[in-house]
Amino acid sequence: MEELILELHKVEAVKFGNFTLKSGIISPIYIDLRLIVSYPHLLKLVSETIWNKVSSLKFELICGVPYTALPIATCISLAHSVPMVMRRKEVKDYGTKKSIEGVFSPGQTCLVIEDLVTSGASVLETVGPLKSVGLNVSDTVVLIDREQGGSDNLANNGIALHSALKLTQMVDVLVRHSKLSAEIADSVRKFIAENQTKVPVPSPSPSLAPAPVDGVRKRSSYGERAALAQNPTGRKLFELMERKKTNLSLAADVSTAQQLVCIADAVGPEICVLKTHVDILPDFTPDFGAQLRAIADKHDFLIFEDRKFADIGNTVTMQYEGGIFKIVEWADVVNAHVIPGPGIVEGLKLKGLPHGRGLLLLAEMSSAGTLAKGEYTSAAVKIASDHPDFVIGFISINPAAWPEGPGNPALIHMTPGVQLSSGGDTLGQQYNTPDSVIGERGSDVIIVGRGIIKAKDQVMAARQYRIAGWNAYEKNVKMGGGL
Ligand code: S5P
Repeated sequence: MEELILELHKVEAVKFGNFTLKSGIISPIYIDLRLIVSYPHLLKLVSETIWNKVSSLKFELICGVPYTALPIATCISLAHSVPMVMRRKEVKDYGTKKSIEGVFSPGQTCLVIEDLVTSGASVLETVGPLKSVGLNVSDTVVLIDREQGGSDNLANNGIALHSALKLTQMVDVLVRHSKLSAEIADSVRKFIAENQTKVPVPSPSPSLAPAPVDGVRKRSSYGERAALAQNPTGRKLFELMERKKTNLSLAADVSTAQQLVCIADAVGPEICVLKTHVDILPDFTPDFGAQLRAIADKHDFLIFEDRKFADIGNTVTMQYEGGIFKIVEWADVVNAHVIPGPGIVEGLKLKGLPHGRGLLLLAEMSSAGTLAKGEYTSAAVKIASDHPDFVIGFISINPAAWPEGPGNPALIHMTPGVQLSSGGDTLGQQYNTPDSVIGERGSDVIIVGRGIIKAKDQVMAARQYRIAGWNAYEKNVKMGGGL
């Protein structure tokens, strides 16, 4: 072990000084294990050291956390004949491209391999998608544990951490070999003590609970989840999806209010939610809301005005109930960005809750290069959990890949960027298929716009999407391949 530590120091995979981390925190130590690919003997040594830590555990597959641990996992796979699976990290993993590549079957056990653990969040980002395809994950092994809370965080999420080296142990060895002064060693120990991390524990959820029989988790039905929803509109949505057997939302982005009313009436029987952008309608009149409500009641669907509020609490209260649109009077659901912080939810809640309305938070977006990811998405999840009476769910793209997975089953995931074949438009929109969105990505509702609007026969197209979305859901619930 000493040899390995000295070697890592020699190639500057471990450096001391003042380093600004991604979080903005100044660290006296910097560890970069990406460069070990340039030293085959070291890559082999690291891989064997990791392997020795877990060779007595029982697992059938290994998966390296992309990217640094991929070559390490490959070395272990080759040296010990353990099959590997790979998790896709790219944002553009739409269409038929699966989030987990390789051959596996639900119920198999997979060991997650990582180079370094700080909070454990990156390990959990890989655990989520593995679990979402039905694999069992209970252990992870890393070369270095920075001792900043990763072990506890992972344990809280049901994952046992095995580490070959602890950061303080490395520091001790380097001091003993005069590679490091006692003073710097002290500053590293102080840094570790002062920079402990905590990642959220997923709320207990029936949809994440292990199935008693075959070990494969079973996805809860929309009907079961209706009983968990605290907001009346959230509950109504789950109930009507179950009743109507549809998880299709139409993004009715048409040119006039007149066309919108026509398509809502024609496609109404196929959908659970009609999504509008009322500010694109040149012929909007004050009675539009009442007209649309009548159609919604006739066909049993909800109206979702995709307003994407993004201002401070006080301003959004006025935007929600005022102006010419008076959205709160006719829309069951609206959505909001979380960029302003929780005040936006508090403001909208003030006006919406007395009407029994619900709010969706934009946790992710479908467009290429979106900034709504990682910590931003986690912040949306946190804000939602603080307002269970008003927030009914999220606009999400791949909740299965979130550290906490799709999380609280009382909340719904609605996903835009859906067409029958994957691809995109010229302005950054990215499409996934209904199968991928519902089956692999852990979402509940497909939002389809141009896939239906631009079709020659809109009703037929809507039916096709409805069947595709519902089949994907049923397959998931019955086979337990979901979340
Ligand atoms: O991230 C997002 C969020 C939304 S609500 N990406 C989106 O595309 N949307 C909306 O979904 C968008 O405003 C549009 O109304 C619909 C997608 O339309 P399509 O024609 O690309 O299917």
